[in-house]
Amino acid sequence: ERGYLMSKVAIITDSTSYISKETREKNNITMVPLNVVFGEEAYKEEVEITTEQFYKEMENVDKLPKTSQPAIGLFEETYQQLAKDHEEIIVVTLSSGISGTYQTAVTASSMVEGVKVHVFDSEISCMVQGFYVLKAAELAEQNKSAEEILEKLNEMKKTIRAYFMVDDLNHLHRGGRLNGAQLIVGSLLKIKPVLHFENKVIVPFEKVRTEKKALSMILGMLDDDAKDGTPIDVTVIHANRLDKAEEIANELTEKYDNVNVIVSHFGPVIGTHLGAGSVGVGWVRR
Ligand code: MYR
Repeated sequence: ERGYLMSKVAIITDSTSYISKETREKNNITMVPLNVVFGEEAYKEEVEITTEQFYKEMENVDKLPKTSQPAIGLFEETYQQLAKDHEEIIVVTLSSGISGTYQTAVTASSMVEGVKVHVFDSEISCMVQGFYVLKAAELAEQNKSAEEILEKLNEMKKTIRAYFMVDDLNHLHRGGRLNGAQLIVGSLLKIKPVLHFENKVIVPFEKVRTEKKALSMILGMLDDDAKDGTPIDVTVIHANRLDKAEEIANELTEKYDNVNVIVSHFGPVIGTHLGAGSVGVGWVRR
């Protein structure tokens, strides 16, 4: 029995995939949290502060929060813990272009012995990163090797898509996470550009003036991938806008038989950089 356990690969995600505790427990996924920092006080997200508490707090503070990556010791401890009954670990992190989390996870891996750690840069975040995490957990459960799992994750990278829009670009700008801003300079506040990731960083995809147009552009691109009937997993992600996310999700579920939709959220750390009201849509071929 021990031999069977030993052959299973352990799966770690950072908190920004925002996979619920229930789903993590059911699928043997270990989570390492990033922090949201209000003034001098750092809170491990989803552990010491919930998403609900975070958006409430945002309405009351006059100084906006900051974020920080997990302490290296937290990765080290987690690896050590999992090394007791696993030979290999796969860590799926948010994009290395927007956070030092990936690099910290890599550095920590050289500090533990007796377990081989593979760190996978999702080059994205939130439930789109979560798609990789859930797939990795599913394959680990089937006793696939780390090599086989990583091969599948790399294959997914080819068809994964994610676009999002924010209510106020200042949050991303202030946090230094908006690249290619020269493209939209001068009109920074007036437009609602569709944003996406390119080479691990966030860049404007298309300048659009209204949210309605932005959304219909995103759903048009999803339609290009979904209309031939290919089974597709979609996530609609929101920052304190559940109604809007559910409206989009319902629309998609009614329109397509081949689309499976998960409604998810931008939690505290990502919400700090996007601001309330943001909406994103991500998808991958099943
Ligand atoms: C840190 O302090 O290390 C965390 C920095 C997080 C930056 C987040 C930037 C926004 C990411 C948007 C992801 C949208 C995915 C659909």
